[in-house]
Amino acid sequence: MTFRAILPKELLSIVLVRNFKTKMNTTIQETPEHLAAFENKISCGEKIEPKDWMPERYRKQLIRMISQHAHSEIVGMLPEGNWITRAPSLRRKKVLLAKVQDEAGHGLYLYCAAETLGVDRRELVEALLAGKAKYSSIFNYPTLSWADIGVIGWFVDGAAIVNQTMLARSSYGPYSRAMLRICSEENFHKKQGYEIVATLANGTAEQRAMVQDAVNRWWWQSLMMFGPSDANSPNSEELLRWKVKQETNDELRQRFVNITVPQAKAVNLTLPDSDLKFNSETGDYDFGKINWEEFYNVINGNGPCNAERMKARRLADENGKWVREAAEEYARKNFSKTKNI
Ligand code: BYC
Repeated sequence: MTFRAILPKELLSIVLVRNFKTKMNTTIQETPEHLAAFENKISCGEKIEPKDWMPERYRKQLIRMISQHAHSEIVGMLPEGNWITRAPSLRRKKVLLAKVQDEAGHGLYLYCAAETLGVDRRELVEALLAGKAKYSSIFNYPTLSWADIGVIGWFVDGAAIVNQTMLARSSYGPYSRAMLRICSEENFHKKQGYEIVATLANGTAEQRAMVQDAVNRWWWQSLMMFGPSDANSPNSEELLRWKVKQETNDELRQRFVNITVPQAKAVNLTLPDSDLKFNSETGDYDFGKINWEEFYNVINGNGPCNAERMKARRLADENGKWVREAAEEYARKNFSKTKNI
C-alpha cells in the first residue's frame, strides 16, 4: 500500500508544510527606534506579520500563549471524545464527532500560527508531553454524564468565544486570522451544547437533575478559564500594551457571566452561586468568590484528571510515531524527486 493511500490528504499536506517550513524571524538587534516603530504600528491598529521585526519578548509571549491555546484544543478533545461511543442517538454521535474533529483542526491552525514565529511544532508538543507547557485548566475535570457534553458546549465553548472574539482583534496577524475561523466553529459548538442542555432541562425529572448536576460541577471551573484575577495576572500588562489581549481577564469573565445568567434562566437552571445578583448601578451580574487555590492546584498539574490527560496524550504520541516517520520519509523522497527535475 502506498503512503498516499493510508494518509488522509489534509494530514499529508500538514506534514509536508511542517517539514519544509523555513524559520522566518531572523534576529535583528533591538534598538529604541525599532521598538518605537513597532509600537507605533500597533497603536495605529496595524497587524504585525511573521516577517516584520518584533521584540524578542513579544515573540516569546505569543509562542507561549498560542502554543498553550493549541495544546488546550488537542487535550480538550479528550473529555468529549470519551462520549462519542456513548452518545444517546446517531444524530448526537455525528454532531459530537464533528465537534471533536473541529477541535483537532483548531489545534492544527494554532500550531501553524505558532510556527510562523520560528518555533518547531515538535518542540511545542514535546514541552506539553514533558509536563512543561500549560493547557487550559478546564480539561482536567471528568465528564461524568451525557449532560456534561451539553454543559461543556454551553459554558466551555461559550467562554472560549468570549475570549477568542477578543483575540480575533489581536495585533499578531496569523493568530487573529486563526481566531476568525475558530470563533465561527465555536458558535456551532455552543449552540449544540445549549440545545442538549435545553432538551434535558425540558425532559424528565431525572434528566433535569442530571443537567443541573452538570451545571453545578462546571460553572466555577468555567469562570477559571479566563485566568487569574487582574491583580494576579503577571502577563496581562505586557499583552495589553502590545494589544495581543485587548481586554483583561476580569473584564472577559464578567462578560461571560452577564451573557450566561439569562441563558440559564431561560431553561430554568440555577447557577451554583448564592451571591449572583444583578447590580443596577454597574449593569453587571455580581458573583461570588472563585476558589483560586483550586485553580492554581489544577494549573500546577494536580487537578482531578491531569495525570490521565497527559497519559492519553503520551500514548497517542507513541502510537502516532510510525505515521510521522512514514510521512517524513515520503516527504523526503518526494522533495528529492522535485529537486531532480
Ligand atoms: N488554564 O498572566 P496570566 C477550547 C496561566 S480551548 C491554565 O493571566 P495570560 C475548547 C497562564 O498561562 C480554548 N493556565 O496569563 C477546546 C500563566 O502561566 P505561564 C482555550 C492558565 O496569558 C476543546 C499564568 O496562569 N483558550 O475552547 O495573560 C473543547 C498566569 O496567567 C489559565 C485559550 O487558550 C487557565 N485557565 O492569560 C472545547 C485562550 N489561565 O504561561 C473547547 C488563549 C491562566 O506564565 N489564552 N493560566 O506559566 C489566553 O487568552 C490567555 O493566555 C489566558 C491567560 C486568558 C488563558
